[in-house]
Amino acid sequence: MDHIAISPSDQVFVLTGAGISAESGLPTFRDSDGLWAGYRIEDVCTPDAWRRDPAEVWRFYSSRREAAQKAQPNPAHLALAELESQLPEQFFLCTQNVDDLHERAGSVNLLHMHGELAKSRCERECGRAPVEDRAVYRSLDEVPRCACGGRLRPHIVFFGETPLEMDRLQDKIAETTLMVVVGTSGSVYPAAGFVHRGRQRGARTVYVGPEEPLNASGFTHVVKGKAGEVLPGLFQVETAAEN
Ligand code: BV8
Ligand code: ZN
Repeated sequence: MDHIAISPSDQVFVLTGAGISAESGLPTFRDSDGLWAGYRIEDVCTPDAWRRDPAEVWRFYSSRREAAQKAQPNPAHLALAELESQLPEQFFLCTQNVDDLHERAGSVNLLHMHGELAKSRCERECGRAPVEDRAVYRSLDEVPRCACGGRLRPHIVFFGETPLEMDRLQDKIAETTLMVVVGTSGSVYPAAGFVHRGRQRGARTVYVGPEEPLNASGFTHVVKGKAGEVLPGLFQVETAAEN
């Protein structure tokens, strides 16, 4: 397939993963040179890791903050921001990514279901909201404390923690007629299950990436290729007149 036609009655739900930021120079998780080649999930991305060695968790997320701040949005991010501007009422973007490249490309209606690198929050359930924080912490004693005395942690959803705004996501998926999934291996739930939910609702489901994801069976179409090369020309927005 060389184009995805979008009609005025379509509700578009886009889900992105680490692959969309690969051409911006940010490593993915499970590719051979990925993040999980250098770190173990158990050491940097679980509540137990935080309790056991918060300094190691901050080293991991501080280095990713630095890398994300140096990276630039690529044509894939820009293509999604452009599509949103053509479909202001019909477009929703959910990302598993914690970098801010979608925002910096111009995306507005966006949800970070696994948290954000550019924010920190209290390690305790004290009720205070996450704060903007782009600091690169070299050691634990540099990490500020919350007014309640708790230490600030990355505003990241660790494995075993509940992804953010799941109710809002379920509502968005329920009204979707076209789901486009970009650059995710389909190995982490509940995100990897969204395509099956969309398919059950009768939505068209399209995957974009260089290799088949683990949840490939859920897709009506698989468009093989790099997101930065495929997305810019992929969508064909039909106006009411054409329809
Ligand atoms: C939860 C933090 C309960 C931020 C992350 C056993 C079976 C099934 C599930 C489980 C299980 N045991 C435990 C679970 C649940 C667990 C899970 O799924 N584990 C997996 C590993 C088995 N999930 C959880 O714990 C989640 N919480 O379940 O709570 C619950 C459930 C429902 C409702 C309420 C409560 C929490 C998951 C969040 C964990 N945090 N990250 C960060 O550090 O970044 S997940 C981490 O992996 C990232 O956030 C990322 O989003 C996610 C997925 O990775 P991908 O984005 O897919 O990246 P990957 O490297 O895997 O793939 C890259 C892809 O890009 C590849 O396909 C490649 O081909 C492609 N690509 C490469 N180059 C390009 C490209 N594509 C396009 N263009 C290119 N140029
Ligand atoms: Zn607190």
